[in-house]
Amino acid sequence: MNTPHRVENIQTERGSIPMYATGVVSQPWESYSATDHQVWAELFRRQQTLLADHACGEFLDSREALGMTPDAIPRFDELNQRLDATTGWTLIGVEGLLPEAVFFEHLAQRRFPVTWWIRRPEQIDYIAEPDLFHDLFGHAPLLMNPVFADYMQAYGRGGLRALHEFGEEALLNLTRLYWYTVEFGLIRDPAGLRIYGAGILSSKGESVYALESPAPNRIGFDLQRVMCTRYRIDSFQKTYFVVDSFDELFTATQQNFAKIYANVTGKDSTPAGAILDRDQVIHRGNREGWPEGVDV
Ligand code: HBI
Ligand code: FE
Repeated sequence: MNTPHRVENIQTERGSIPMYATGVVSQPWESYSATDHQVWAELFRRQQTLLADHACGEFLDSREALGMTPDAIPRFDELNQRLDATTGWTLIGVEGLLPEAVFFEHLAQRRFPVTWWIRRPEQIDYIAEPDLFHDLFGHAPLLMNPVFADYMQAYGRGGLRALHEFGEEALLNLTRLYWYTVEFGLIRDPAGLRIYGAGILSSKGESVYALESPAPNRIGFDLQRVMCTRYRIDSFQKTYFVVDSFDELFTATQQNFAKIYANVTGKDSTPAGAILDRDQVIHRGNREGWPEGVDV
């Protein structure tokens, strides 16, 4: 199978991030090997079992409606028929992580970039960057949920506005918002805390850790707090933020971000594992297993 076109690695406060060519590519479905389909099947079956009582109901219903199965890597154009008919979203193939500005532009147009290649068998338990399984299994289903679909587009539009009106620092604040909601968000469900973040949904280890480990903090979602909180891309989260509903997320994007940027720009950012006085603490983590003294 041809390999992705890695462009370069960018060193950031979050860790070393690979960046790829930004063009849209058609899904090379015929070139997937039997091993690729087996990796998809194993990851899908494992997460399907684990998430039955770990994922939020909206994700389970949406994944059902999207109609993906473990039998083979789904075809983007088949999923797009259902997605487009339901919320107007379209999956597009890309080489991998995109620069923020390119990513925001796609979201603002209801296009979700999906990495066309899937991880190798030896990476089945962990891969530091988004591959096809992360994007398709983790992100695509909730684009079938009308409120979440609106949130994702509002986020993309907000990102473009931030870029043009407020510059790089505002971008960092917005990237944290995406990280602590779309990637690693938890939601209150009548049965208890449940997962909606794609970074957790596509990870066996973090699906368990996020809900069951005593180590991390679990704190009520607060937009400004999240936009100021740092994170690393190469370890489980030290803090998870919990929303009551996707409406809460969408409403948060309808605020006047100019005021928020004015409040946060130039202020010290908050370490990933910190708890602040005004936090609505749901669980105070015991920091078990965290490297000593390192507070990102
Ligand atoms: N690129 N392909 C891809 N997928 C993502 O999820 C993604 C990205 N680039 C940037 C990014 N996410 C985050 O930094 C967002 O907060 C912008
Ligand atoms: Fe992602």
